Amino acid sequence: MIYQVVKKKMNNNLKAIIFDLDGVVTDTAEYHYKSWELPLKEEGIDFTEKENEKLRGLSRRDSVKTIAQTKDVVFTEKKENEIMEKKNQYYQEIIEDLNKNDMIDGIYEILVELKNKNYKMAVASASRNAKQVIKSLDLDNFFEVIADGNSVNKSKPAPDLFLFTAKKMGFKPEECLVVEDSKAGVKGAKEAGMKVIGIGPKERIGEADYCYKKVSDIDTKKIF
Ligand code: B16
Ligand code: MG
Repeated sequence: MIYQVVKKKMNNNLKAIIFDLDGVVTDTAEYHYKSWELPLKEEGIDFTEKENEKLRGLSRRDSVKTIAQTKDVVFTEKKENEIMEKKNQYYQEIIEDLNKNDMIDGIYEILVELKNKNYKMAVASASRNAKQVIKSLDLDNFFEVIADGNSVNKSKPAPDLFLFTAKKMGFKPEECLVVEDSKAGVKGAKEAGMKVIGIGPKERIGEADYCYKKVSDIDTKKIF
């Protein structure tokens, strides 16, 4: 009798990889911070970089609400809208200069490797500016689907954006793996029934299936 040793792959039925944008493909956290800092200063509010960490992965509306909670202030809906609008104006001015050099270390090599291995790829970002950012980074060709802040009503930590992305690509949740840098994103992806690679400190992304400090640390040979 011939015995055949079959190497059991860990992610046998994996077909699609869904990337978060800010914090995974490009590091725009600092730009988001700078854009919040200015309109908040006009309201007499000092907003620190550490406080900005809480906003990682949250939609613009959820961010302004989190800021009010953190600073123990109340914004009317009109004021919320005004602050959000100014924030986005600043943010759009900053990202006008975004280019290929703003990619996170190691991400381009991973995209090329996964494309060569025939995985389908998508972006699922809370940002309403996601499409423009991807265009500026010249990465459009890698992604079948770009789901953004306009795609669903309930943003991260809800699973909706990830489920929307998988459906649009034509895959089941269990055929997808998500790469995320935020607590909200890891939670949403897990709730969607997907495997997750978390990027960042354990206290932020510790619920992920695979945890790495940096994108360039991802062990692609082990996972894909
Ligand atoms: P915008 P991601 C998120 O993007 C950012 O992490 C978060 O800080 C930001 O508030 C959110 O996008 C909304 O961005 O104001 O451009 O719509 O990490 O989900 O790619
Ligand atoms: Mg992110």
